[in-house]
Amino acid sequence: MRPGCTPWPEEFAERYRAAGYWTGETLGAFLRDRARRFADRTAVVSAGERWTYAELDERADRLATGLARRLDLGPGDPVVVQLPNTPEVFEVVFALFRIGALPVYALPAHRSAEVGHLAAATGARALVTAAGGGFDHVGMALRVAAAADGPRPHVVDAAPGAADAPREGVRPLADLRSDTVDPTVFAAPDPGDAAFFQLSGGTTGLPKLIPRTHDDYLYSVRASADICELTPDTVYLSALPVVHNFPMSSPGFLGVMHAGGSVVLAPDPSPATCLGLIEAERVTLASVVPPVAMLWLDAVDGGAESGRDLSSLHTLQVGGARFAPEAARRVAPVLGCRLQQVFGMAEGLVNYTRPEDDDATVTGTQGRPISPDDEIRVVRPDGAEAAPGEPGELLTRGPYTIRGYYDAPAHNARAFTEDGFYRTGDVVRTTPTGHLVVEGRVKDQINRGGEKIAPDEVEDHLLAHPGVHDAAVVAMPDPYLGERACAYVIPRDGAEDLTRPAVLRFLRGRGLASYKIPDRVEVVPAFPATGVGKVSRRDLRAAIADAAARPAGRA
Ligand code: OOB
Repeated sequence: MRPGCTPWPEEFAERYRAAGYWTGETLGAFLRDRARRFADRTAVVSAGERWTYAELDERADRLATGLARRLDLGPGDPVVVQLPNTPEVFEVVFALFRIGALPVYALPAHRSAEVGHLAAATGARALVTAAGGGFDHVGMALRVAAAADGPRPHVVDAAPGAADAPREGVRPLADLRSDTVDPTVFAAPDPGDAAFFQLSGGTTGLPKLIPRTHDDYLYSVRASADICELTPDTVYLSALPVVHNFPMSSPGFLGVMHAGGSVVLAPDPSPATCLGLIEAERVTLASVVPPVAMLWLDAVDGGAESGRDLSSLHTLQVGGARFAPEAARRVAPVLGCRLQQVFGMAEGLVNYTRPEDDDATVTGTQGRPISPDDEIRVVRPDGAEAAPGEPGELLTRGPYTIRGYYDAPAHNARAFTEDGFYRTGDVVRTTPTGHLVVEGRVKDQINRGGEKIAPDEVEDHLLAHPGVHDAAVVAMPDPYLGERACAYVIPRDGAEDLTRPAVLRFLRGRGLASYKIPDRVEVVPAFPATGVGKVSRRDLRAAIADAAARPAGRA
């Protein structure tokens, strides 16, 4: 395995192979096989474009050839991929898989702080992004590349018009598509090795990198496709950025491709865009985060989209954050489809409610694990096993849950138990049927409608402001997003100009993803303290929950 990755102990690896979970298939071979079986079926639909499986496969081959020949990319090379929901995202990632290079997935919302970290932490050899969308991702990639310690990574612009207006130091993707295919550039990576990196939501400091292997990931993909009963007739709408774990593999576009179905990419999650696509493309399955589900429900339930024909939609998947049971109960009557709750994490474990579950289970639980070999422990704060039905922290290990973050031994020692269980930081209880109900969390993280914020990452940026003496970022309840972030700051003596707008401007200037910019800033003279003199986050949370209940403007 790549240095910095933590392998599964051999006895587990053997067991997972013997059980048929780890089959030795690689992501590059995966598409080749689907292209043979489903050649003329539609693989991808996006912004008026339609690619069959054979076309996607050929595009991946041609781009793989160009990436290898013209950029000298090859086995083991990390490449940051920050692309919106356009078909090029598939062309790029499958081309990378073919040459054995490793996509490092960045969300479109990530800014230089995150992308720079991803590039530096992996030693990325290229950054693939796309112009357009209201933010200069290409300019940001150029700045990140210029700041790289080692050899300067290539910057590739995948936007369709990139070749028409060439930019200094940028390779348009179109220039990298070779006319001919050179099979000698194709690699045969070890299926037990890392195939790509995902970013963790993070609880402390900089976001951690999650290495997923071909074996482990494709197992979760195949099993998810089975659980979700996907077929070649499945038409899947991804309303979220497809490089997130949920729309990638739960069952996501990979699950749909496993089954030979079609993937429809929504450019944005709005009801007008997505419900229009569901109607026009006869979408059968869609996945969203809770705030988006609520928007769709309101738009259909007497709102602007009430006239849509959504009769093709069979299942709406909701996950990423807590979906209130009241909202969950509206899905079937309002949208006329089944609800499936998905409780997953980029580190591995994914839980689904099942098609055969009764309504109370579907609306009231977050599902049960994919695999019979997903080991679940629910523990009390002292580490003792909780009684059945008693809430506790969820620990897990299994055939597709990582054994360690990339190159993070100190953090791994805390995030995993000695015997390899991942400490999820989620508080759950189990039902007699083995379903999990998410009750809360013990990890210091803010879940802003599915987008995760590590408070101390933002605090570190705040503390870099010369006028900030101390900072604490806490969650405040929000009826729409579930939670938003509030930053409490104590100004340094004499820093009278430490105003809310100044703090927000400063954070934006630090290149932080927009969802991490606090929704509210409170400038205070001191923090409440706990008995031992630590900052009492609980008191801060209570204070802001109280204040949020009263009308107040965003800073
Ligand atoms: C998904 O992945 P991540 O890595 O962005 O976030 C994982 C965390 C979980 O540990 C949990 O705290 C929270 O997000 N979460 C949920 C949830 N689904 C995720 N909390 C309550 N209810 C749910 N249904 O978010 C993710 C990955 C794959 C599939 C689905 C979601």
